[in-house]
Amino acid sequence: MKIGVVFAYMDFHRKGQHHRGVLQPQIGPLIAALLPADADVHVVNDTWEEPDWSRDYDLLFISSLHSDFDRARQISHYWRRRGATTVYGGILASTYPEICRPFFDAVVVGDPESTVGRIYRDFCDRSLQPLYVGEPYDPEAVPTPRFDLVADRQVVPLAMEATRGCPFSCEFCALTGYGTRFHFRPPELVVRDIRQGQEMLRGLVPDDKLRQVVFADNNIGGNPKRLRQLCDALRPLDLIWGSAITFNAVSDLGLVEELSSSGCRFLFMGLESFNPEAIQDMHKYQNAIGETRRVMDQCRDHGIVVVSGLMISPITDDCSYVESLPRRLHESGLHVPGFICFESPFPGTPFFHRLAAEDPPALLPDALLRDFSGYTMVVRSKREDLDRLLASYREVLDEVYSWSSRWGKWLRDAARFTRHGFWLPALVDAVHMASLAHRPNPERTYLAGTDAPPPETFSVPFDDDDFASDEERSLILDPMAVTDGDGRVLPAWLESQKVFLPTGNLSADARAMVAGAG
Ligand code: B12
Ligand code: SF4
Repeated sequence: MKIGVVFAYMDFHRKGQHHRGVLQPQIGPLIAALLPADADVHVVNDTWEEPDWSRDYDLLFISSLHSDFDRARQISHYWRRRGATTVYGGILASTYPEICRPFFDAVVVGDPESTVGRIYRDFCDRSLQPLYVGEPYDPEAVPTPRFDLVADRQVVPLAMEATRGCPFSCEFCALTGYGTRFHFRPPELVVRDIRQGQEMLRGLVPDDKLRQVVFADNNIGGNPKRLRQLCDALRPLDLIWGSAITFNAVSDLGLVEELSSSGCRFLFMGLESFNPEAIQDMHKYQNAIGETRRVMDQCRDHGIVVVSGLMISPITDDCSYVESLPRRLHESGLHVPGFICFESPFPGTPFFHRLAAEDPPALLPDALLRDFSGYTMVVRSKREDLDRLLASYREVLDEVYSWSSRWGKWLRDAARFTRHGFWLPALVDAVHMASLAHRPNPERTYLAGTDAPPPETFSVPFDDDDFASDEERSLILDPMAVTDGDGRVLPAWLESQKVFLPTGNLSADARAMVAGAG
């Protein structure tokens, strides 16, 4: 039996390019490890490369972010027409299972550890159910991912989770819509995965890659005490590692020292905004804007490259704020952020439901699901004329991501790193600056309703006979809409379900689904 796991991807810069950065989706190696050891599993990372459309699958697991759901639906239809059974999971599937169900043979709500084995057995017994609901997280049930299946396609093949979820509840975050929860894996299990991964990869990748680890977490610092324990466990392994963390954790000098001495050299930290009103509106209470310079310097002095992103809030930000970004970036010591995007109300989040309830409509007319990527404006600006705001946005992108700005930043950072003897972070920073091709795309309006479609929309190689009727063709190929011509949210999107309670247990909605699915 041939099994595939596909992570569907559309370039959010709408240039049709694959993303070849260090951070790659890790659901493929995890699902593969939950299948029988002798199963013939192929991991397709659409983020990294185009799928091989000539392959055959009997069972195909599919995952995607919200904005890539159109691609996931197309991929499902393409392989269903060629005999595969498809199963979709992830945050969108979990929060809106009813929207997803028509496009897949089965939809999964929640974590994969308790569902993938069941799905496989039911498929073999020809008794696949349309809906599966995972049980609460059990760290012991998380297997060592099948790193070997992505060894040739990942800059850092040893990528895994040390935690799951995040204890914070930022209003815009997809995890808040999913249900805030936070789990820390026992450090000995993380060490087990690293050691087994090194054995799995030995001979498949150059030896220096065996020392590099990415923790594909949302917030590895969600519990500082447990993070210290993890650092203690990692120190003897002599690794170089990176992850994502929150501001409060890296503002603690003692913790930064421990991170550094355990080999941490790269962290993503969601700075989001220099506007205190925006931070308040986002419920991002763990950030302290005035401390940014100190935190950045503290991390650099300890050899840690910090990458941060900024979001423009449609609620609080105006042109003068957007135009002040280059100065504020300079003053904060961040200089060049990893991205500057828009605060996007991902469907199912509290931010989405707050805006959906507004009258007159807060969202823009004809917003498509693919626009909810953070890189298309889907909300009317409360403070500014949208055309003016977007003109300022383009100007700022041009300035912040110019070569001179990027290399100026690198020279300043490199001086600080090397003064403390850290040469590798200076190199990592140089590679990162070189990769930031975020100048404005002249073909885009950046506005829902008029933005250029992502080229991937047309790249699945369907045959004419792949569609039984015009109705089916449009069901699969038409982009999924979220708002109508007036900006009102379509009824199906108004009802989302949270899957988790802060304790990690299943919500009442999810438990009701277990009863229904059983
Ligand atoms: C790798 C990554 C990226 C990469 C690749 C993204 C891509 N599209 O391929 C890059 C760097 C490009 C990226 C970019 C962005 N990202 Co990103 N990224 C991640 C990251 C760090 C790791 C994902 C991962 O591998 N997780 C580990 C695997 C094992 O779990 P998982 O995929 O989360 O899935 C879990 C469940 O959903 C479920 N599941 C998922 N799929 C399936 C399928 C089946 C069949 C089953 C049974 C279960 C299941 O199982 C897992 C365990 O519970 C996550 C953070 C995180 N820790 O998840 C953010 C995350 C996915 N990104 C996020 C965001 C906001 C962004 C950006 C918008 C940021 C920005 N402003 O630029 C952009 C644009 C995203 C886009 N449209 O593509 C959000 C979610 C957004 C969303 N729509 O849901 C996350 C969750 C971070 C966060 N907390 O805000 N990202
Ligand atoms: S800190 Fe990050 S991962 Fe946690 S809720 Fe906020 S945005 Fe989401």
